[in-house]
Amino acid sequence: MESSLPADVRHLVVGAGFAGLCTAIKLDEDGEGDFLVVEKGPDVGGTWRDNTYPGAACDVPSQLYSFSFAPNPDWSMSFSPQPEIQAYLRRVARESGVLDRFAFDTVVESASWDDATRTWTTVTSAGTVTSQTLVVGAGGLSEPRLPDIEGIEEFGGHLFHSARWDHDVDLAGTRVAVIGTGASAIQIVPELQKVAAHLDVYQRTAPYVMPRHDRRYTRLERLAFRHVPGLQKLYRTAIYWGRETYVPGFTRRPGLLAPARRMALANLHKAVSDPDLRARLTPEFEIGCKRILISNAYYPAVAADDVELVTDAITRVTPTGIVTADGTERPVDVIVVATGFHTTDLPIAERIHGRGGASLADTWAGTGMNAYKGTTVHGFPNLFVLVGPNTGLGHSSMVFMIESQVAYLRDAVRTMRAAGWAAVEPRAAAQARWNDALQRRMRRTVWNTGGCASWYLDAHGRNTVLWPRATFAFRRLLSRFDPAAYEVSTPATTPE
Ligand code: N01
Repeated sequence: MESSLPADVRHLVVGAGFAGLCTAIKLDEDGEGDFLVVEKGPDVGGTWRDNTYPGAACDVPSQLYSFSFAPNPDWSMSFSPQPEIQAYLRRVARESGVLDRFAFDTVVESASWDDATRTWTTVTSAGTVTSQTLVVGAGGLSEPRLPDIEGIEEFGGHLFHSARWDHDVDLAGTRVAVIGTGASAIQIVPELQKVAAHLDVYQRTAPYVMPRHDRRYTRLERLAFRHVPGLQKLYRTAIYWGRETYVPGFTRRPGLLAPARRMALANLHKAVSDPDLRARLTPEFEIGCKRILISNAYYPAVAADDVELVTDAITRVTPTGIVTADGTERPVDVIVVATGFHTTDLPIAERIHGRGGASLADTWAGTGMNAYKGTTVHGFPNLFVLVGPNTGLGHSSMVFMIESQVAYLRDAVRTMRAAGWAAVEPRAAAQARWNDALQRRMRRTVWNTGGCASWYLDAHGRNTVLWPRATFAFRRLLSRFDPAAYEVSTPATTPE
């Protein structure tokens, strides 16, 4: 197959979501414009391109959920709906002038480090590219996890995952089942309740749902954001510190969570008057152990007459319905599986091979996902993993974490250029120290002790997803590239 890609670039970036886009823009700003971004989908946006389900919106305030270098005075709501975030990312991509180096519909099949040439060779569906650095911004919540339920393949109606919504299916007047009650499901359920003839919500674990303090920005506010210098930045800073000073602290002092729990239960009490239904919607783990959800519409929707909350375990799916442990079969036309994503077993990790040929997935198989500063990995020179191990957040904006990682990457590239290094690779000891300290801290958090099973924990019960400290600590720790933690190598010499 003839390649439509350049054969060699200095930096290859995988993914065109917030992370890949930020990397491209900042590398370009630094005069490092010799890069290529490969993206498996047809557009920028990542998770915001993929999650088009009815009701999709961000549960982090709009002012914070945007690039610091590209504020948007035109957000319509304090929590942005998905189409606005996607339009924002498209606009930022277009205006930044980097899109000429994006290859869409291009899937990474494998990427391998070659120690002899100190380069990465990446095989994609559109051709092979070599590069000095490989930046992976493939997303932590990008690969849908489908439930392993007997008979699910034989279902005769429509079935799709929340992140792969089938907009060709007309749901009006149908019987719909939603499996799952996480952040995606609680946004989907109120929208489906409006159109479906009947809705079954299959709940395995009741979540905590807090009120959603969302509102439309007034025209005056939007004008002020646009024209009053510094106002939007001030607003953003206030929101940032409001979250930062309280939330990271409570993960280690469950007593601090009591008011949040009372607020969530009051939200439930206000919306659901039936004591039996309320009991079944009451969570049985410590608040904060799983992601705290926000919605004003979820409980009223579940309490509606045309909705049934099913708490008996699903045993199998038939061609026409879903059977639960009590033997009941509920007929259904459409099944929406809102069952989350591969988070601790990222499929992209199987395709990246480091020094010696082992894949990232094999390297992590015994230890769980881990990296130095959540970004670089021993055995994988010049690899930068954005939204890498232990960089996720439950309380604030991932865009802040991404910008911190990109700052680190830029400083690494600058340092390598200045020193004439061909490769940098974190020392095993530095990576182990970083992760031991993280896991020690993790043991006392509500995520590990709160009595729940969440997508933050891997098969061994290790939280390899979340950052357990304040986000400003992460930013400070990644503000400068730190060569002392790295083995460095000079360019390979070409034999005469
Ligand atoms: O996925 P989830 P999600 N049988 O993994 C259930 C971000 N996000 O897509 O709790 C029956 O949280 C599972 O049950 P249990 C956000 O970070 C953000 O909802 O494991 N049920 C759970 O209820 C979020 O946390 C936004 O017992 C099964 C649900 O499916 C992350 O994405 C919006 C099952 C999965 O919940 C993921 O959220 C949406 C089975 N076999 C998402 N398997 C906003 O910003 C799983 N479940 C608003």
